[in-house]
Amino acid sequence: MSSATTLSQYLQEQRARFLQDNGRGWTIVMGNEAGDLDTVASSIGYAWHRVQYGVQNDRGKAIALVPTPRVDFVLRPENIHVLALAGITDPFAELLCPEDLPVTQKCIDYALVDHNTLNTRYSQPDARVVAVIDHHEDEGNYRDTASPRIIQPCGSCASLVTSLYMSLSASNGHSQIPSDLAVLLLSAITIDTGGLSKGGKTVDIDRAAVAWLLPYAKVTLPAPIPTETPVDPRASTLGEILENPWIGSLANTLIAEKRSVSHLSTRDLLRRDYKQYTLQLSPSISQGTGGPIQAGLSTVPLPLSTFFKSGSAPVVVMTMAWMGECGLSILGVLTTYRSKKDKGRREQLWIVNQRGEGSGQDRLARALFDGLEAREALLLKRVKYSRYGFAGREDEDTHQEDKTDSIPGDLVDYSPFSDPFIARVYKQKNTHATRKQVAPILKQIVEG
Ligand SMILES: [Mn+2]
Repeated sequence: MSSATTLSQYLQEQRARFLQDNGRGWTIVMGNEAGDLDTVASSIGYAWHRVQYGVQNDRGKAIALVPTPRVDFVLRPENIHVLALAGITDPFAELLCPEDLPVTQKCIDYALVDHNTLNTRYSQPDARVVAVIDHHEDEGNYRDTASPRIIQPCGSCASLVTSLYMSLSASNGHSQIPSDLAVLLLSAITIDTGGLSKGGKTVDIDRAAVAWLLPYAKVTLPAPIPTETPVDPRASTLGEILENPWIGSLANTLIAEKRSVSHLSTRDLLRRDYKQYTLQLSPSISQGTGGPIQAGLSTVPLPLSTFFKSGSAPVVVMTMAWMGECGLSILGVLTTYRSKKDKGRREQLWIVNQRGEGSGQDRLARALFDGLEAREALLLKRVKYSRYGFAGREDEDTHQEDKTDSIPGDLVDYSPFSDPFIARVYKQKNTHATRKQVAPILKQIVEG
């Protein structure tokens, strides 16, 4: 296939070949726009698998597209750390980023990992989705074109990619994976499952993937490893692996890096882990105005009290500007953080642009807030803005808080978001629900 001896060299060669061919005849393996470690590892992992063991007519022409624009790379220090662990130290020479794609590029085949609907940016009329491997809710697309089409809930999409290698290995006994690639996949599973923690999102697929990858990953190499306890893969049982100190140490390092975001501006916090959705307004909300609307969901690894700490005015102005820049009718800010007692906590801030497309006076805001508040899967508890340091009148006048049937009246006066924006803040009592659960709920509420 190639003379490359390391993953880094291999990726550079593939990238050069892709650009030389202008993408003609290639399959782009793409993760989701949030560009987290799972997306990066899964796309590189599946592209390699496709080239080595995959579809005949690909003839080695599959490449991972990292969906993160170059300027946004710094927003994910954990990605940079793990890429370096895997020997990828000059990402812009090794990885294909959106701005590398030639305007005239001829690639029409896409394989989707870590999401299951092709981003509208790439959905030109002749685009074909030839494979889907994902752990988000199945949106039901590409049943007749995608093969494989694997959509299954588990902690990390990288576990599903790993299971492709595993099933090959079980059937012919000689599936191999480069050490650097094993490190990438292992790291993604580790961060997504909090080090395979019990009671979290971890399922057997994740545990089995880690057990299979560890021997290939040569984890005694430089890494955040307590080297006094090297791993002997052949002696490892699944139980031992779950207690594996390397996994625990790596999880701590990566999670700490992922949370080290306090230096970021409001705009950077909103865009570093961001997904945008085009939703079709239900007739009962739109009342004839109709048309699609844009909704964005930002996951922010800080409590709202910290998010707002630089003072209400600049944060609110930058948040409204972000909504304007993305053309959003709805923005949800989903926070995730640890309490002082190290308990997982989540909050939600929802902002609706009442002059946005199809918002029909207050109907969209009303439908959204009512819909969210009724969801037992979220268990939202409304919180006052004064809790986050906003000078409001709610505390002097608490009965106002209960006037839920006059949405524009009860919060516009107190919210730091001024007309035409209307916002509510919630504590999320079900701390297990992430954007993966919130996005389909939002879609159901808006589309009816
Ligand atoms: Mn994922």
